[in-house]
Amino acid sequence: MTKIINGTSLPNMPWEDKPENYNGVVWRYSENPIIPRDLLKNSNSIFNSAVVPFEDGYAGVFRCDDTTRTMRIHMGKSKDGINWHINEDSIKLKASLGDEREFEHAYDPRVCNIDGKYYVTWCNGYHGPTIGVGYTEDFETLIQLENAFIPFNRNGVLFPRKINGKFAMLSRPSDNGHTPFGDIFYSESPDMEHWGHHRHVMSTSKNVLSWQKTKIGAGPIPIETDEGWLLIYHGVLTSCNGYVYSMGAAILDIDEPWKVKYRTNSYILSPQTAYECVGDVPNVAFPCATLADADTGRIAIYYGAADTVTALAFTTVDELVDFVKKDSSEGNIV
Ligand code: BMA
Repeated sequence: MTKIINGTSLPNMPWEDKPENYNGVVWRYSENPIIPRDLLKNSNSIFNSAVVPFEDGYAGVFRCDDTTRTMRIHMGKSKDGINWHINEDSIKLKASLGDEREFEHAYDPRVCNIDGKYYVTWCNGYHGPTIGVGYTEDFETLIQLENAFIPFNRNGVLFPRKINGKFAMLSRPSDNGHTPFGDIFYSESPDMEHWGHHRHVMSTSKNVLSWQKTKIGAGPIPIETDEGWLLIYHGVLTSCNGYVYSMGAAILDIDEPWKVKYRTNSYILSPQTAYECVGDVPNVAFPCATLADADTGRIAIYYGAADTVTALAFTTVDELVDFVKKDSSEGNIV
């Protein structure tokens, strides 16, 4: 049995048992999508969003593109993790601290609880995409910190505790467009401002037919287990009809997380339902958060579907870790 380490008890987190005769390791919530595109007065789409346990329920940061198609992030709260109240007003951000330049856009947030402070990372527009960082204690206001890196970078994902005494982050150096490449890297910081000691974690698959051939990026905050850090990530295939975004999983070494112990050859979920295949960007399943119950090992995965709505899927730490170990092969751990 794989155990979640340093986790919390979440007996009331969203959950549904695996449907009978279902073969996959990750199964979808039967009432998907949980957040419709038009929940806000002027939202075009609400997707690629991040949630955490907060007070007696849940809170989160949501990617809400508005009807001018500008990308903004908004805070929200929920009692049950399924029905959300998202603030109509977006989080007020700067492109960079001390820079009067007009703020461009923000998207794909992640939220990470480190010792009771909720750190938010997002893709921040500052002469191109880079990793914005801030924190909130109440999910009402965000204190913005310095951007972690210079452009171009996306998918900044923090670890939920210091590693070897340092804050730790995964990210994916990219370009200024729809990046046709991308590996996952590890960086550390003594103060959440200065990042260094960069290490390569994993590359795209060498297999030309793979779902993770074009680019990969960290998804939810890694889950600490007695087998290592359980990382759910996205992988992209270039089809004749454009990019296809699926989810995979890997297990990283606990003390040296740039070392990959196991990694799936197969996807754990790929866009197959109507809400994943039809929308503003078809064929996208983009995971940004999990809730995990340390007592039962249940995991709920929050993911953006077709860049339009937010959906939920389930697995357990035991089943997923077992799958990753069995589905891994030497040639794929690169
Ligand atoms: C990526 C990001 C994501 C998006 C994905 C698919 O580059 O922009 O926000 O979900 O493309 O469009």
